[in-house]
Amino acid sequence: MPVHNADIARIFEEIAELLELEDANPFRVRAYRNAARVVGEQRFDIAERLAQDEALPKLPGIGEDLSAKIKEIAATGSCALRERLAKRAPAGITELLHLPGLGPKRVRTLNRELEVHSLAQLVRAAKDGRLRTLSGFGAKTEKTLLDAALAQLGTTKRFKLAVAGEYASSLVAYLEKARGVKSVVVAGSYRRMKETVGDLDILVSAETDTAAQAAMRRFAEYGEVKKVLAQGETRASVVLASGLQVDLRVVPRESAGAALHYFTGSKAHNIALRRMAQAKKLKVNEYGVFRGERRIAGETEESVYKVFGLPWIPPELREDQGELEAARQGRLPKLVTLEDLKGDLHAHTKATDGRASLEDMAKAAQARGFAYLAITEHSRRVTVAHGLDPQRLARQVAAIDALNATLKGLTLLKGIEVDILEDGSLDLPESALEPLDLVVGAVHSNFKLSRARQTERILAAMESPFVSILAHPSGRLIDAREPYDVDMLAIVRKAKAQGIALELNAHPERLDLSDVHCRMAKDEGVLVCVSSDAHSIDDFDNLRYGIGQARRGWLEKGDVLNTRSLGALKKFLARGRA
Ligand code: DGT
Ligand code: CA
Ligand code: CA
Repeated sequence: MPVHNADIARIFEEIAELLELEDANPFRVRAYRNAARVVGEQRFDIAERLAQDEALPKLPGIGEDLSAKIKEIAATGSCALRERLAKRAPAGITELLHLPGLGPKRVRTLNRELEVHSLAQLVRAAKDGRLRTLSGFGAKTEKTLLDAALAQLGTTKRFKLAVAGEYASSLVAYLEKARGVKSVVVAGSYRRMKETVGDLDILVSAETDTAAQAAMRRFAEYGEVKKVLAQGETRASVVLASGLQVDLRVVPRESAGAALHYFTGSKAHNIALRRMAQAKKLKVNEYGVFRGERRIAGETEESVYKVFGLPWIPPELREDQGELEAARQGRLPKLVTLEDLKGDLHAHTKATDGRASLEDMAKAAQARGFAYLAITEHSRRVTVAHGLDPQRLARQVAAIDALNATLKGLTLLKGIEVDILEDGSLDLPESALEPLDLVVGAVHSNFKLSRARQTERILAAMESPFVSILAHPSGRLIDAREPYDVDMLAIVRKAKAQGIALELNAHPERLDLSDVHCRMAKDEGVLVCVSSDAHSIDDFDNLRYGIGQARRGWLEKGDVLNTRSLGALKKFLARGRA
């Protein structure tokens, strides 16, 4: 069975958690966590390369022992250490670890003090009011954990878009190899670029019925299939080893567009379109648009919309949030594309927690055709990232000036991702910020403040005439950390008043601004910048997820700061600082 980088990363992450649970040496824990991240970031398929007996390139922080484990997992799909640790840990513990708000330390307390070893036991303890008796928990935490546990129990696991993408692309490549297959498309929330997907919906069209049947058989025989849930002539559902469910349908050519439209969804969009059809005495389903028995459209998606006098609507907009109305009035946004981006305004180097040198980051940005790249390291408060103090920042500024003198086509901008402290002040004095081209303000601590205090804190930071961009405005990590409680409309309006742009952080675990808040920013006339937050040269690839989210937020080229030329960007950055 093919082992993906994401599988190796997941096992390392589990090992780190299980070790932490046992109170193991923190350096050892960190080594596995780092390995998980490094492996997850590699763009080549590690297992495939090992299978071809090729040597792996040197990976940062991966020594002999971890290399051996990578090989073990690549070859066997599992790791003896993980199995050993898992056997020692009580069952149910991993589901506790994955609950937002619970880390190994708290899980240990729950085990020890309350004999809570599973989500179900946690729910019971919270309902009995026993959690609040533990030191460091309290009534508010009890409530938060109860809600999170109930939500977790009631829902199936969703996959981050980037992770689902990794599984989707190898499956699609595999299916495309079946004889007589004409096209393989992933529809559903994946095509709509939702930040997480529940399952993959794959549509296959084939030359003939025989070819279609062969494709169905090939699907069920895919090496990663753990369980076949259903299998018929034209549709099948399976669960992959990763736990991801995949629905596959074979569609006849004359219905290809109707099927693509139907299975792209969203369900709400489909229902809204069906209502329009009913008003016209038409029927629309996955086979086409029908007047009585007669099919009047369905070969392409365009043909489906055309029946209703509508232009084709991009999948990212299909959420029944006014897109049908906008299409009818000829007011659909012309959505921003990856190619529109002229540069990136958030990146790190080795000077803090990045993994590439300044020179290498510049080279990579040049290779992507960027006109500019802002280097925005962490400030001193973020000690785990070895944040910059004024002296080190000044040294980096000098290094950037020197490098800029030699660069062609690309301008490096001198920036900082300055920490917003608990009282809303900035982590560096104005004298340190003054020489910079741009200041990105960011919250990295005190996530639990009340809504009023958190909002006040961020608004206070936005008062600084130096701040040009507010990074990852809600601080959420998908599946891992809830957004902090803030009044986003107040922040958007402050951004408008101060001429500040809001960042849409393109990292697939952040994607923050959310789609809803992107649209709020647009409605209020606030610019969004789609930033990679790159910590390595490959991280620029993440921009496509940011663009997906921006498109879901109805953003056009003109709404996005880093589609502007360097000259226009500089004008924006100069505002408020004169
Ligand atoms: P997910 O998988 O939870 O991330 O979200 P989707 O949107 O991929 O939903 P899924 O996989 O349940 O169904 C795929 C598409 O099929 C969905 O976007 C629209 C269509 N669909 C599913 N159920 C219904 C339904 O009851 N009515 C209509 N009109 N369409 C449906
Ligand atoms: Ca789906
Ligand atoms: Ca589905």
